[in-house]
Amino acid sequence: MWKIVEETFNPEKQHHKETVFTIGNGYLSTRGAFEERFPAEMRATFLHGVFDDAPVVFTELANAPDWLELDIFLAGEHFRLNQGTLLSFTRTLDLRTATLTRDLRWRSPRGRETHLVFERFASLAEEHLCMVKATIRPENYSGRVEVRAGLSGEVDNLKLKHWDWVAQGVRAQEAWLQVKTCATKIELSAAMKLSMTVPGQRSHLTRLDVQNHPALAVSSNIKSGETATVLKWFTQYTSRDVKNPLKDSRRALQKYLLQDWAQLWEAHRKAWESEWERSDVIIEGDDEAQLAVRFNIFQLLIAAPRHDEHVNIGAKTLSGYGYRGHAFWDTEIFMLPFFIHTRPEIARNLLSYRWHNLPGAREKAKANGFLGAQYPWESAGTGEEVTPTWVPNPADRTSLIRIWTGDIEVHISADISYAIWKYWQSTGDESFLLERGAEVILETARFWSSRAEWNEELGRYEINDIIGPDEYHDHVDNNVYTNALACWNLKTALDLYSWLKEEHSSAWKKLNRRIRFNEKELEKWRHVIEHLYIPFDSQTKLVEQFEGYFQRRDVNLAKLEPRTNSVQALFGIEGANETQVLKQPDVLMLMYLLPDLYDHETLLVNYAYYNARTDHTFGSSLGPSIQAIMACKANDEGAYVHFIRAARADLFNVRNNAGDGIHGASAGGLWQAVIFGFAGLEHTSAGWMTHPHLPEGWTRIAFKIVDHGKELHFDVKKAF
Ligand code: IFM
Repeated sequence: MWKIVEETFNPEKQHHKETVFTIGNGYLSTRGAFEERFPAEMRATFLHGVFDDAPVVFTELANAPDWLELDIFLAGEHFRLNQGTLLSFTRTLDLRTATLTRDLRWRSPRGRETHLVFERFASLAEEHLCMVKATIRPENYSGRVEVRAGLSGEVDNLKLKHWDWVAQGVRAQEAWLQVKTCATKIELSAAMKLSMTVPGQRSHLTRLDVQNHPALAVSSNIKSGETATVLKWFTQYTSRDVKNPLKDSRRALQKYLLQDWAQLWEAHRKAWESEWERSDVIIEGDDEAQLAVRFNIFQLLIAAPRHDEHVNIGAKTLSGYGYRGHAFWDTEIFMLPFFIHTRPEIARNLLSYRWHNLPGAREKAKANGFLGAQYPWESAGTGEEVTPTWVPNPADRTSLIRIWTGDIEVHISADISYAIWKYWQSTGDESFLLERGAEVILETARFWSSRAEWNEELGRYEINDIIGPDEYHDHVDNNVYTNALACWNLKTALDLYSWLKEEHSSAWKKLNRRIRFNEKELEKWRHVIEHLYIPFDSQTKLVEQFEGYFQRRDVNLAKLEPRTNSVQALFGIEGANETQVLKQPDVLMLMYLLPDLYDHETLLVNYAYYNARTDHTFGSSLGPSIQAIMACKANDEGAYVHFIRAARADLFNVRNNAGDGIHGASAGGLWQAVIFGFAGLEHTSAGWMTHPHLPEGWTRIAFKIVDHGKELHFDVKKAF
């Protein structure tokens, strides 16, 4: 169960499949577009951190120069799948080796039949190297086969151009291109080499020095039944990585040219072998779940920056235009647990990105009149807020919708601190906590202490006018998730402060030179902790999601079935806001993150209440995995239905937007659903324990986690 296979090519599913067949190596990702191109494709390569300015969304990952192209001419006929006849087609993504293969037979308009096999990989062993190979076998003709391949700077982001040409060169051994992003001035240089081998034949090489598209062409005569093998080596560096990207990409190319496909692929395969060694989850008894879980883990792994602590993972990873590469709480709350427990070095990089971006968060807090650090809801290269303020209304495309999340979805500041704490608890990485993590936790605590408003009349602190995780409801007061996480952030900061002062005084002094902490602040923190309003009805045990939620209109979701749209699309933004319907778990999300706050009976009462009111099918893609975990905790048999919804999010395009990119949070949530839901992994005073809730048919879940540097193996089997 390692292969994602597509047996027929349907141009209507083109964008969805480009997302599914994305390959990557944590440095870049390339969507699964065809080497030879196809009309209306959304071919794209995104590199971590390579952002450029864009209208409305402020900044976006710039689609990088195209490295993939292979233009093929078969006895003078141009190979393209929108012409001629496709006689057979199979596309396979081998998750184990991160290799994409397309095997097809094509009859040209003039009746020439050819068997073509394309393979590509973005090396995990050498992250600046990508390779593509094509084998071409004429089946019923002999003639000249020519392949042209270059580096195309003529790329855009859905029509917006991000690259200025700087220089290029074409030699027998290589073609190279140097470009720069228009506004952010990030230099990218790439180099490539092309070869063709036909046994017993000489191949001919031509240089094609077209402006902004340096290329090479190789050709050879070939007889029916013989095979031509074409190889393209590709290297690239940016000024984010090195001082002289051009020199480095050309030098790297010459180094890799000493090796052939088999050697370079073997190093890549080995790197993936060790990756899976640490991260695989074995599920027995459910092939669909097994494949989907591996596919989602693969998506996390190809998006994970291994050598860069200045980047985060966008909500749509590096696999599409959705959310333009911006990062949300999706990383810290949904994806990060996978990395913390299997690849802590990657988790450290991701959390370091937040630490590096403290200046942006401080700016945001200051601009809003608050202390400390207020993290942006959407974050990109610099850590400034990049949530668009207005976006075109998808319903009519002419009116505009005000997006409030960047202004008032504030829980992300506590989410980041929470993730840092989880990382620390699981790794014991003291240097990270002392040098970076503590600063974030203290600065976000400062933010909360100033964001909470004192209500004189009621003698309590409140956090008003916000959006909680459930985005169907905006401008609400005292969202319990936000208030409870803010309180947790303050309490944790208080404990951390004492620990730093008492046990790490020199680290504290160093840190204090940066944050200039005033002891008087502690009084305020304590006051806020004691008086922050956290709604709870001890009689019913129901937790009101925010003040006035229970007064909103209750909707029987079953009565809306069958439907193909979200409740928000059916009722409108205002209409959904007036109901009790949730876009995604909110109170339950809190109970998942801070389980000690509530007893089991409270969990059961709230699970029953909110489960019935959540837009599971068409609400947020972040919901189903968490709902599955909470269903396990509530012993609800519906857990599998939620799980499989998350498992299919991208593979089956259940929300009809997979073409925009992988739902990274859903991928991370899926891992959590298996580990913390079905396997029931929990950290107790006796250490890590499992409390399995295996779905029907599942006979085994096996996985590893790392705890304080030690690998722990779990093998959960169904008792018969
Ligand atoms: O962060 C999420 C949010 O919770 C729901 N809307 C989409 C965002 C990005 O995935």
